Amino acid sequence: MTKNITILSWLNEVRSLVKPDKVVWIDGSEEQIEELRKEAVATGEMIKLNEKLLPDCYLHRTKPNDVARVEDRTFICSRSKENAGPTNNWCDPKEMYTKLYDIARGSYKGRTMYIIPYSMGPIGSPIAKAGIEVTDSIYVVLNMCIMTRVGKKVLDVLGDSNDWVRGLHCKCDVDPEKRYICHFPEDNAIISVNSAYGGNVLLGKKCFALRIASYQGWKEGWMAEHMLILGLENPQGKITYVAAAFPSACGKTNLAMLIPPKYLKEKGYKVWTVGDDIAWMKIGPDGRLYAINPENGFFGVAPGTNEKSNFNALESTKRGAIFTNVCHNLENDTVWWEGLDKNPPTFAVDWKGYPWNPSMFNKADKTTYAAHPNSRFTAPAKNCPCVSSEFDKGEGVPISAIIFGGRRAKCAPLVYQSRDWEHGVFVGSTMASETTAAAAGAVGVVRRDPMAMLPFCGYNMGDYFQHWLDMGKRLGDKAPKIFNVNWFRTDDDGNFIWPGYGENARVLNWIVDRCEGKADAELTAIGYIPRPEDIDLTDLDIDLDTLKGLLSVDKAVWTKEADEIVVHYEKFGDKLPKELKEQLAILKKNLAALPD
Ligand code: OXD
Ligand code: MN
Repeated sequence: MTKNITILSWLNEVRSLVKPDKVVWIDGSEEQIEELRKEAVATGEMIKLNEKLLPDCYLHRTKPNDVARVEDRTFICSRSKENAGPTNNWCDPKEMYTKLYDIARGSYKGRTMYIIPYSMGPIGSPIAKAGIEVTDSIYVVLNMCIMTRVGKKVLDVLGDSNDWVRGLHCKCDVDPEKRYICHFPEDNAIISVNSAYGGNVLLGKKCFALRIASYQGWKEGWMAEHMLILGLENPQGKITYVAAAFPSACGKTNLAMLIPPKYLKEKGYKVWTVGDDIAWMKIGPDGRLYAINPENGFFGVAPGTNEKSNFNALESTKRGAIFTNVCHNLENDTVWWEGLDKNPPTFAVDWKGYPWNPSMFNKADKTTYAAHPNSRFTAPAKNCPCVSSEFDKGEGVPISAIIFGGRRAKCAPLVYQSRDWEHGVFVGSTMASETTAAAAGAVGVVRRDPMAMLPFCGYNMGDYFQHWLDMGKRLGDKAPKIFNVNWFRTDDDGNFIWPGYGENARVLNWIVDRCEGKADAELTAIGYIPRPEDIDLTDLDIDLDTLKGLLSVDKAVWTKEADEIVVHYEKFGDKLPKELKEQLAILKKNLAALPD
């Protein structure tokens, strides 16, 4: 498929290490994909679902010990420990290569070595990059064929260039004790062993498009971010693009595919989805920041996805999708998960492969759930009813606003705008979310997750903050405006005050209006906040006083927040840019000046 010496010599090395019985190049053709699906069904690796109700859809179950990303076994193996920084696990690359080669050696015996040439981003886009993943898993091949652009064309565009990411995945025995997800940023390389779960083994996604690409972006002057990208169309047909970063469990996929409430829909507002998880952003010829979604599909969390919470995501899963660790509804050979609807199947198999019926379900005990809480759908982006017409265009979309957010019960207001880019970087670098009852452990614990990149930044996070500041300097007055949102403020009884979901379009409208200089705001201690009358509440059961409460800044809560930021920042030592220290000092000064 290629004459590229750098690829062929790497593949030779890999082949003599893992010793496969057979080698297969993946060309991405429908015929080859269909062959592999048949093979996976024959071996029991996948189950074919009802062809009428879910055409070309399959179900897969991972081992119960292999259901999520493993942050404690994820390493950034840069040559110096300082380059991995205080937020990553680090190991000396020589030591790690030795350990991984020992695990990988001979591990493809009796198996096939699949070679997947793939592009992150539309093939040929000036923002896209290529990778080769070698894997011994058909499940990985079929997921990569949905999540990325695969095939010979990628190699043709790459030519004899050495700018491609080497990815080796070895399923081995899926032994959690020997599971490692390792990144070698200086070598453009990823090695993942003893897992078969998506986030650990679809190497184009978190491993390449965030960890390796963030490092590349730092070196090459662009940005790889954990952000959705959406276009908000107004009644005049003008589309404004925003990118938004949220930690997991904050509704990123829902916001990316939002359907505005009836009132705004009838006026002509509409959301177009460019991406739901990752944005690669480069400065374009006109000096603005342009973003592409490097992925070609959605790897979404299934539980909680339903017609109301995310109609567009659910539609996306109805053809050519792979479901992982959901419940198999044997009544009609389809799938089900908690939160899909109120009709759980009475004749079903749970995600572990055991018979299941609703009488076994106990809400307080997750082990009784039919679908794993982190069960997933892998769905082609082209299925999404609101996919942007820009999705496949390589130039990317110009970003007018960057939005940060998290889950905060009392702290951040519904929305605020940073004073400028530097202040916006401060807001992103101090981003946090509170743990919910949905995760194990204490509820309400604040976890700092700068720019939602804590598990994904492939280099020292202090340098990453500096890179953000440097990008702002290059962008100058063409820089996107930076905002923060919080859909999760609660009342004294712990109930959410803001209705969220489609109603978030009202907040997006204020953000877009601010970008165009069309909306008012009040400058407060933490940044610009809308006046309550600036957010359109038509047809919504919320009065101005409640909205005022949602937009309020509590001196005591924010003073505690500033103290916690001091502790958060200490981790970065000398690498913390002085601009961010100054921003913290400004916040403290502004808060001190507020009346008690
Ligand atoms: C994801 C995540 O799976 O951020 O997208 O965890
Ligand atoms: Mn994500």
